[in-house]
Amino acid sequence: MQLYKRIVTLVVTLMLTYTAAVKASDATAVVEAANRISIIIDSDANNELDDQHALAYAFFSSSVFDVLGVTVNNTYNGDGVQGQYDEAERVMKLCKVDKHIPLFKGADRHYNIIAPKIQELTFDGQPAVDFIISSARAMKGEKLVLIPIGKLTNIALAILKAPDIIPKVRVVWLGSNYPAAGEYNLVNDVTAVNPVIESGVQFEMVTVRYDDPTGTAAVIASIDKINKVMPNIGPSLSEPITGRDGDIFSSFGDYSVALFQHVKTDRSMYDMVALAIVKNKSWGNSKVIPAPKLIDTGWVEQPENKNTIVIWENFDKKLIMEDFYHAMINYDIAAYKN
Ligand SMILES: [Ca+2]
Repeated sequence: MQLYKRIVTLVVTLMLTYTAAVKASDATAVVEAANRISIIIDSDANNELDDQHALAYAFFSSSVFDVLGVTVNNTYNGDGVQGQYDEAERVMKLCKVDKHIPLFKGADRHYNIIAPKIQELTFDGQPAVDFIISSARAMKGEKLVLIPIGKLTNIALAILKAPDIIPKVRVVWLGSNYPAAGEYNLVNDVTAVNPVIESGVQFEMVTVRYDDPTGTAAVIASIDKINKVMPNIGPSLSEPITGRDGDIFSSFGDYSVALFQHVKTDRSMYDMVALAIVKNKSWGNSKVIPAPKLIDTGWVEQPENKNTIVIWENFDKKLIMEDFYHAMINYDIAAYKN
């Protein structure tokens, strides 16, 4: 009997210890997941100069963002999907994350052209689309944040091919002038917009609104500040790379200076703002609205629609730009070195 009691006590003790250990490791996992936000950036990197700064901002904020991968899409001004890919790769090399974060080619053409081929083994945009799907399916608990900062084609194709990812992702799109018509990312593939909205996925539009203080257009980097802050910023490359305009660079900061010298003016940082409000939601105002429908390039309201989307506007340009430069100066890529 004594022996029986001892065995029971031992078994109970072991069970309690095991339960406590499991709980502790679960708790740690939750804390870690809450600390870093899993994202995929879907970029037309070679279009302008805001994509490059958005990518660097995400890479250099590695204690906040876990960039699972970068996918590219082709918009009008980017020298084809290969041009978009090459520019994203340059920025990844300059930020020294190219060996740690994968890069995938996405859609060249429009959603409505590609959609009929979505179940084929290969199709236009397939590497990016399949990466988005597999990453979303692998998420446990928290949603994967997809941050398209070009046209919506890759996201729409991923949802079409694998509707099971809808509850597993949050889509934060730098796009539209909502409620006004048009905008570069929107007009680059109008056929991709309604399928994303109508899927019921968590969908948020970070508005552009050119020449309007309420849109991301108002979040501007001055060329003077770039010239002052950015030289030599970021890790230094032992093997310099050639930038898109032909010059040689060994840091992202020097590349940033050159990109601005090329345009010779202050620039809106549109794409970077989409990352910023995911990092800190208090840097913009958000409101939930019944999902509108895109007709041609303009919005038709559907006040009775139970499906809703989120609109972001009125950005805190001062705090966002301060955080951008802070992230550049204190570039943190430590999490990618494991
Ligand atoms: Ca872009």
